[in-house]
Amino acid sequence: MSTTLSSIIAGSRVGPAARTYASTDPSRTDERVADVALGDAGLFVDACRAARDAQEAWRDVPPPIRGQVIAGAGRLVEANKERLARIVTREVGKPYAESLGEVQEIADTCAFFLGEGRRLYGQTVPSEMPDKQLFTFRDPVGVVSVITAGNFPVAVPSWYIVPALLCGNTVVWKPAEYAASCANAFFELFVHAGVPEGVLNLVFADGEETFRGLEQALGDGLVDKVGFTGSTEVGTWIGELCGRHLQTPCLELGGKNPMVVTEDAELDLAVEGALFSGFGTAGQRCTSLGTAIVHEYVHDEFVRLLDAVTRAATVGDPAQDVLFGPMINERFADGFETYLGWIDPERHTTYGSTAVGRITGKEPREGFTGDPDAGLFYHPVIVDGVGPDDRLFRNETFGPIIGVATYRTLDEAIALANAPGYGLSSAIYTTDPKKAFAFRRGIKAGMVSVNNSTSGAEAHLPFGGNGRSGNGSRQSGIWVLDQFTRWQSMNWDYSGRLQKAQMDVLEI
Ligand code: UN1
Repeated sequence: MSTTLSSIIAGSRVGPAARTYASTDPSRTDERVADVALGDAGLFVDACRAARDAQEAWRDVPPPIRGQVIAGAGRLVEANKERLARIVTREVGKPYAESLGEVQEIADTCAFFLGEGRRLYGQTVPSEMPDKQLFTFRDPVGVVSVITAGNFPVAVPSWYIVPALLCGNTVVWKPAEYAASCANAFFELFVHAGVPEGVLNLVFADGEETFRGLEQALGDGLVDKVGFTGSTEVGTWIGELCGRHLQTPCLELGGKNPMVVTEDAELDLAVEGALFSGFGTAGQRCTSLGTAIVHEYVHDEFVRLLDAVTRAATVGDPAQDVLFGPMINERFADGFETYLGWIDPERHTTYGSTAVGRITGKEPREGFTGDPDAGLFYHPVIVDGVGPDDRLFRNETFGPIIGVATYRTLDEAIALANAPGYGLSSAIYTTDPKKAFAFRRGIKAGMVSVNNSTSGAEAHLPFGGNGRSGNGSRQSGIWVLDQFTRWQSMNWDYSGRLQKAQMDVLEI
């Protein structure tokens, strides 16, 4: 039995829509999780208008009180952790342990921003003139439009929604329609925590209608900031659109995240890191490992060990204890098929599984726990021999696939790591601090791990990328406050005379 979910604008569910989308369980695609009533561009604009109407009153709620509402949401999320995690696992196929971690990330984000409610500091700044005082204040930007993907259906939205609300903005959230139940459950918890009507609005719509709606809302001056997590292609379009309205969106896009393994690395640790960052979440994180760039002295041993642990890895029913479950939905599975088609037997050697591609009844996997006929399960694959003139090396390949390349000097490794032009996450496995710091300086990624996974960001460090991964905007921690507030400066002259800046300089 599935329910029909519809958009919620200014506290009211929107009536029946012309189109519905069936959100299914990727482990059993014949099972419907929800029917989703999809709105059109006009509905998106209506939601922005409702958010605009609600903004002034929300702005006037003192930040510490807004923080209390966020704290309440965090408590409700904790109290509903297992329930929410089960919805995530069912709707997008994320292993239950990872889903619990994802829900925890919302609670961590709320805990962090509860405190920011009492710390939304401005500054007092000295003036160059006597009897004059300068100040700075943070003001909300206004209406924030948040558009998110379904691979992190609740944690990543919280990275936008929580600080945006805390800063006094109102929000229109357009989640991925294939993660609609996750979004609906998240939304309801925030409403129960006391987020007022119209302050947070939920819109279900397909990409095309959303972008038409966004274009119109920006044109009508109803949106002041866009936060987007998704593909580089769509992010580029959003960047162009916002640029026309002199806005800088917060863009969190794809990644081709490298992991350099030096000749002195602890190989077992590096292999464990590669396994988790390459195949965790079936490789469907923007921070998933793309290419392991391995020193030629240790290359063969690294591949041998990675092959062994990959063969032994558990794949299947995400409700059980598995390394990874299915692809999120048919669209992701189709995309992955395309990337698998880029494997070239003439130049690449594959490892990790007895077969490449979909796990079927005919070619099951040792220890596989899912239903091979009804679920979108894939064999993990390691592709050795990738290089810069290779599509597999240059592009994000969302799915359980790890490329392996070799290098001789660290400079060469850094050049290879930067070559695809993304710049989200990166890692180096080394026991030599000098190499670690040289890598940090040379890599163009927004995030660097030393002896740890490329994925698994913590909720209070700046998260974001450069190049094809984003426009340099950062989420999480105090840094995100600059996305959702604008600085206003004030100067106050109490000298009783006109003091002219730069012209009336005090002689000493
Ligand atoms: C994403 O895949 O969009 O670093 C974000 C991580 C997560 C966030 C990934 N916490 O793995």
